[in-house]
Amino acid sequence: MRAPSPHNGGVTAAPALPPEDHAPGSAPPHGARVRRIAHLDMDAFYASVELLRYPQLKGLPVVIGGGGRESHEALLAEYGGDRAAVPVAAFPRLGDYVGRGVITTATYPARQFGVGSAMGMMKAARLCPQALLLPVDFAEYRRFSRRFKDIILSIAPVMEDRGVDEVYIDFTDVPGGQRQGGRALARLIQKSIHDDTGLTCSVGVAPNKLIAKMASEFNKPNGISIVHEGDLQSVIWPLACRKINGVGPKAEAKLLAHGIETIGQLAQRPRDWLVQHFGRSTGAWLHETSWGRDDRPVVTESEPVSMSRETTFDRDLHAVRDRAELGRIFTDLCVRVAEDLRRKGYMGKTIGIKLRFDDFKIATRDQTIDGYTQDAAAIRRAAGQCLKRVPLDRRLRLLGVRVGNLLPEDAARAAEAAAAPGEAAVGGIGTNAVLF
Ligand code: TTP
Ligand code: MG
Ligand code: MG
Repeated sequence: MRAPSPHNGGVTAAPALPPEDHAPGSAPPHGARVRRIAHLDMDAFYASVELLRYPQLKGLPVVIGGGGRESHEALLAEYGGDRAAVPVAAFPRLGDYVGRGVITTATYPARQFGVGSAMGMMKAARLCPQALLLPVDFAEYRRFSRRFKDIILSIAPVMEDRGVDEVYIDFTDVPGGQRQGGRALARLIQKSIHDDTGLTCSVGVAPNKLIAKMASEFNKPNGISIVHEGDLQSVIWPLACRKINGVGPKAEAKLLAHGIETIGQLAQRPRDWLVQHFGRSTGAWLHETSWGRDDRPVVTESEPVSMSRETTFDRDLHAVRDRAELGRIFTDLCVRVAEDLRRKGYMGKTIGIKLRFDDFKIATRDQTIDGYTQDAAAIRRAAGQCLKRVPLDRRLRLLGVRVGNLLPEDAARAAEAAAAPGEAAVGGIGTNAVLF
C-alpha cells in the first residue's frame, strides 16, 4: 500500500538523515568534502505510472505503446471509468496486436522476456504474447514528472532537469550529501518520492555527471550505486564503451572496428591516436571520458528548446464549417506563445503547428523563417503557411502552435543584426491570407 501523501504539490520538509555510517574502503578520507553528483532515473517510468491506477496489473508483464487509445477508452467506459475495476482478462494482449507500433517501455516482468523500449510490437509479441497492452498517456506522465522533481527540489535544490524521468542533482553542499558517499541522501530522496507517489527510482552518486549517469543503471530497479574516484579501474573500465552517455551505435561500431570494446581499452589508447581517428573534439572527449574526467556543472535553469501552446476543443471542429472559430483559436494560440516568449525573454526561428484529428492521428508541420521573432503576427503568418500543408478533411480535436530554435532575445537580436542590419519583421494579426 502507498503511504498517505504528505505532498500537496508544494514543498515537503525533508526528514532527518540517519546517523553516519563508516565510509567504504574506496571513499575519500573521513571528513573531506568532495564533489558528489547524483543521477536519478525513474524505473520503467511510463509503465510504473500506469500501474498506480491499474494496481491489478502489478507484477505482470505490461507494455506501453502502439496507439489503441480509442478502444482503451471504450474498455474504461464499460467499467464506468473505474480503472481499478477492469479485470486483468479484459486488457488487450500483445499477442493479438497487429500493426506497426513501437514499445515505449515495459515493466520489469515483461523485460525478463527480452521485451523493451523501441522494440516493434509485433516482434515483442513473439517474445511475450501474454503481456498486457496499454496506450501512452503523456499528460499523466508529465504530471508525475513534475511531482517527483518537486520532491527532489524540496530536499536538494541544485537539480538539472534531463527529461521526463531523470535529473542530475548536486549533492556536494546539501546537508548529509557527503555521508556514505551520498548513499544516505540518495536513500532519503528515494523514500520521499516513493512515499509521495508510490514510484521507485534508481540513483547513482559519483564524482561527476558522466559516471553518475552510468552508475544509476548499475542496480536498477530501486537501486543505489555509489562510485568513488578510486573505483574507476575496477568499476568503470570493464564496461562496454556503449555505456558512455554520448557513445551511440555508430561510434561503438567504429571503436569496435579498432578493437576497442571496453572503456579500459579506450583509456589505453593515447590521446593523440584518438584525436587522429575521431577528430579533435570527439577524440579529446573520448580520452577524458575514459579516464572518468568530466567537470560539467549541474545546470539548474536549462535553456528552453521551444515554447508551445495548444488547446483541445470542447467539441471536434471542422476546417470549413467552423472556420471562424478555428481562426480565432489559432490566432489566440499565436498571441499566447508570443506573450510567453516575451515574458521569458526568448525569440525563435522555427514555427510549427500540431493538429490532432477526430481519429486521434496527429499531424505536425513546421517552417523555419528568415529572422528570429517573438511577434504574434509573424508567428501567425508562418503557422498559417504550415497549416496549408496539412490535408484538412477530418474534424479537429486539438490545435497547437510551437516556436522552436530559440535564443535568448539579446543573442537573437545580435544574430539578426549580424545577418541583415536594419531589417525587422512587420505584420498585422489575422490580416494575412491564410486558412481559417
Ligand atoms: P527510460 O528511463 O530510458 O526507461 P524507463 O524509465 O522506462 O525504464 P528504466 O527503469 O530502464 O529507466 O525512459 C523513460 C521513459 O521514456 C520511458 O518510461 C518511456 C519513454 N521512452 C520512450 O518513449 N521511448 C524510448 O525509446 C525510451 C528508451 C523511453
Ligand atoms: Mg527510467
Ligand atoms: Mg530515463
